Amino acid sequence: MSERKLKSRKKLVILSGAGISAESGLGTFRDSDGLWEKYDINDVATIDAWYKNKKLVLDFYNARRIQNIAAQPNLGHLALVDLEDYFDVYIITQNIDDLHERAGSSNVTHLHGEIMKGKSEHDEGLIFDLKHPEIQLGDKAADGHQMRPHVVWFGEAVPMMNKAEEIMVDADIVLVVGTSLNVYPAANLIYSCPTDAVKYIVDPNDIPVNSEFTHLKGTATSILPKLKTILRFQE
Ligand code: BV8
Repeated sequence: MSERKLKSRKKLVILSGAGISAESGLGTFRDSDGLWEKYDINDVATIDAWYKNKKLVLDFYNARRIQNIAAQPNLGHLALVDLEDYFDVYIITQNIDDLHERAGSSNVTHLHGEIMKGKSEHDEGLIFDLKHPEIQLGDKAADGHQMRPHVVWFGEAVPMMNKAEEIMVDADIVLVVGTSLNVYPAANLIYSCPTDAVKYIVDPNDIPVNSEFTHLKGTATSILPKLKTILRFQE
């Protein structure tokens, strides 16, 4: 068996945010034309908002779910799939869209939930694939309680955080792409990886990270397809 085959493949951990789906037409959150410019987080993405106006919250996520269904994975998502030929790739995403999965990525952890899934408003553990693109008031989960989006709202705990930290803790290579690192505790994940891990951040804007990160300035579709060549030297 060749020397390369004998070496175990390096672990590549990717932390993605809304920016990787921007070129698929899904709005980011904090760019100038971002979602939170049009909606107040407190009206649509907190547990208080849910109890204040369930219909407004359902309508907000129904519109995003329909947008998600119409969107296609872009060259950035597809480039991450190709990297699975060379590395053990783990994707930790803050995104609730399913574009990583639809591109073909096989190991995706959603920190903030999944828009194509619903759950009972009474039992956080009762999670299911949605059969219809919209959740309406009166739609019930199997426990007879109102269905809600399977999404982590601001002020809600992030159940997948421990799993994400376990993934990050022995990364050989870390790639941060399309996130402003403004949301916690997700943003703290960059401190969970080994100091000697090779670290890259892909973003058209400057993001305040420490000097251990190499900033590859550009969009996901312009940078990620080239990354394969850059990372091959890390194999
Ligand atoms: C919790 C699901 C405790 C919903 C989301 C004050 C200080 C610090 C923290 C807090 C604070 N006040 C409150 C908090 C905590 C709060 C928080 O972090 N708030 C922020 C706003 C300060 N966090 C929470 O509430 C979390 N829970 O702390 O719980 C607890 C513990 C126990 C028990 C009970 C409670 C829960 C946070 C989860 C919120 N839900 N999403 C939804 O999607 O509708 S977060 C939401 O923001 C999305 O998940 C999104 O992914 C995430 C982060 O945003 P980004 O992905 O980074 O997107 P953004 O637009 O910001 O950046 C896009 C980037 O892409 C930019 O850098 C841009 O330059 C780049 N880009 C643009 N185009 C491209 C590109 N890159 C590449 N290519 C391109 N083409």
